[in-house]
Amino acid sequence: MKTVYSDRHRHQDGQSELIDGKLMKCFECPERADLVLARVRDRAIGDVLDPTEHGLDPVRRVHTPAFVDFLSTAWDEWVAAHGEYDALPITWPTRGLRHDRVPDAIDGKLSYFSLDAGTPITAGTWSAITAAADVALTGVDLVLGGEQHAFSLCRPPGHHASADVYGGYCFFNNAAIAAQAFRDRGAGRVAVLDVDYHHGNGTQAIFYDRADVVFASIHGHPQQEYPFFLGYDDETGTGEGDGANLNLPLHHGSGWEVYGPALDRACDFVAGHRPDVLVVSLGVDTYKDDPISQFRLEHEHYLRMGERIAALGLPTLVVFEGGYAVAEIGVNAVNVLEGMAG
Ligand code: Q9C
Ligand code: ZN
Repeated sequence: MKTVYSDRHRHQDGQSELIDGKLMKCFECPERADLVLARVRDRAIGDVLDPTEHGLDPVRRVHTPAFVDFLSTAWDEWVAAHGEYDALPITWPTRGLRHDRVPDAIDGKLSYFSLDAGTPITAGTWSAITAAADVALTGVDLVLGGEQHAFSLCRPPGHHASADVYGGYCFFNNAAIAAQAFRDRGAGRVAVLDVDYHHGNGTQAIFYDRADVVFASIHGHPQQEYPFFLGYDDETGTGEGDGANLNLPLHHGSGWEVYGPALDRACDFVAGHRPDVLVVSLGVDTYKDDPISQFRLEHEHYLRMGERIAALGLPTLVVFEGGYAVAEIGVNAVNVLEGMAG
């Protein structure tokens, strides 16, 4: 399986996130992608390719122009206001506040376009997120070019980002951009299978009213886990998309005995919609030693996961998402790819 990778992921290197009442060193760090790449090379699973430039049009197929413009200038505006510190919001337009005015002040814009204080905008964010989108889109090129499986080693991740909201370490929704690109380039129906520990709220929101992009997710139960306000099992899609969304929330402490059957259900759901192509949002924060997550998968389960996904028999683009047990991240992620290769 070929891997698409860009060094520009290193340009996103945040100082700190607000988590558990503390400002802590960012869990979403450059070492993550470096170690996945090292494992890809060690295991010699296939060539590693640079992305090619696809421009912002395919990004704007998923994200609003105002959101893309905001991200493109946010760092410069923040530096002008506050100096060269990571940009983090601290207030949000919650119940009873207006959503119909975008403030001029950069602090207000961060608040308007974000969902948490864990996702710093830095000097290199724009470079990293545009490269990550190109990594995803180059993976689309590979699959459309005839590769049965391809791996887009995206960083930063994407699945928490919706059309006009960033957060959860995510800015551009790489998997959604890829899914939309498959549609725009001839696929009749696309499925997105999200196996990151956290619910893919952004991807779900982007495609919620559509039948042409089906979404299935296995994740920490929103009663217990971030992002808390989406990911329940009664979210089944709306309008044309009615029946095209599946959430399988699992409780803290879930291991393969619960996860394996949930994965079977998610794969059956995907197969039932007869997609032409599959996008996998691959997070390995389901690992037992993940520092911010509460599932209990072990190394071998990632092989099983890959085998189950490949058994769908679909052209598949794997897009990298979360996973914060950095020392183990390469083994777990590449085990999925090796499981897929059989
Ligand atoms: N106490 C991804 O895996 N903070 N994003 C969680 C837990 C945000 C994770 C706080 C976690 C976002 C792509
Ligand atoms: Zn996650």
